[in-house]
Amino acid sequence: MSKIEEVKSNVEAGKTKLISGLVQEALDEGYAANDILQAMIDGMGTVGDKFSAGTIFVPEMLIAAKAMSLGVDVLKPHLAKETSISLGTCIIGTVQGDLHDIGKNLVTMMLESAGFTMVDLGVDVPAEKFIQAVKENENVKLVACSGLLSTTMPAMQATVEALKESGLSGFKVIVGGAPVTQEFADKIGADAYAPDAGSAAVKARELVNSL
Ligand code: B1M
Repeated sequence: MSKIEEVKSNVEAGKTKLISGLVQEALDEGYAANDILQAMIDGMGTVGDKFSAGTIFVPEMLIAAKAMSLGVDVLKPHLAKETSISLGTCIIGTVQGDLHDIGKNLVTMMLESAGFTMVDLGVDVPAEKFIQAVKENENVKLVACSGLLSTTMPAMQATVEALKESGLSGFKVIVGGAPVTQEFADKIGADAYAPDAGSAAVKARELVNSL
């Protein structure tokens, strides 16, 4: 088994004590950070499939998520390229009712390296908290909403609508997460949709430059 396959299977198995060392070994063997990240994302995909099939349960998903986060910590300096460009402040959070944060954390990392000052509100964030953060922080140019559950898509819609109806201006709204599509983003009035963290950074830069 190659080192990168080992990383994937150890994320799937939630081997929290081994994962940091394995990711470092994969880097040392010359694997690209993006490929190692993709292997871990694929591992989480398998975890989701097993959960859907009823062969694993929430505790196993949780421990796999912990392993992935530890792996991402090792990758972080290799993924995030520092930039001196300042694009303003971005408020980010996972919408109300939703506790998934790995994708949101990856988006945070990519936006930070693209030049945004990030204010991370965490998970299960109600619309009012997004609005409050726009009011309380300086130079807010972007609000980014993540959601992983189809059951929390209405909360994403409520958040975007509340932001648009708040009377606040000078910022754009980007949405994303596994069940979110361009069609849904258009329907709820978001300014942009991105399918992954890398394209979120590209879209975010375009959005802010168009302000
Ligand atoms: Co949950 N869960 N989970 N879970 N979980 C999913 C999402 C699910 C697809 C699993 C399945 O059934 N196959 C399913 C949702 C089904 C649906 O709604 N369609 C599900 C379910 C049902 C649940 C619970 C309801 C289970 C239960 O309790 N019965 C429960 C809900 C809790 C809640 O939120 N209220 C639950 C709980 C959990 C854990 C807490 C155990 C854990 C999360 C831990 C954590 O995040 N700290 C967990 C996990 C780990 C998963 C899976 C296995 C992995 C998610 C993940 O981290 N993927 C997931 C299955 C899957 O995704 N295949 C699943 C890796 C991550 C990098 O990808 O987050 O998609 P992702 O992010 C991507 C893109 O989506 C995008 O960029 C990232 C890649 O670059 N992206 C954005 C994300 N946000 C973005 C924002 C943007 C742009 C792009 O702009 C702002």
